[in-house]
Amino acid sequence: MKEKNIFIIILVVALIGIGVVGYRTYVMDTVTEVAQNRDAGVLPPPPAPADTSAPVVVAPSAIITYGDNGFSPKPITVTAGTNIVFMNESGADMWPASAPHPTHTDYPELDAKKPIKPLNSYAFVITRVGTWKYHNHLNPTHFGSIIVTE
Ligand SMILES: [Cu+2]
Repeated sequence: MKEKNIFIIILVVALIGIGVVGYRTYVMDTVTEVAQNRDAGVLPPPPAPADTSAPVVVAPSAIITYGDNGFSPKPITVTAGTNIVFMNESGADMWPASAPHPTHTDYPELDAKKPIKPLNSYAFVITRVGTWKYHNHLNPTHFGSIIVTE
């Protein structure tokens, strides 16, 4: 009986050993295959590190602040493609929109189309050359203009 148990233990250990060796062989074959495929051009090469020397192009930005007394600066001159940011630093909601009030048809993209809460902002990229009047739709006595040049 004792000899039979020893035989079973030896058999189990041998099977585990065969399993481990087989698994290692499988893993190494897979790693080798991936490397060979990469060398053969089958797999895409690993990604190159990002080129940090390339200049980062950032669209110019212009900030128009809105306070309790209105917009500042009232007329602002920018180049086409400038990101216009209306920053609400007043104690009330603001709603930037182009002239004419209340239809805002001169420059529809300038219209925030909703109230902007205090300490929040509304931004859009202005592209059309010209002089564009705008106002606070919630208080049209506050207005300004954006002069866009080429
Ligand atoms: Cu309006």
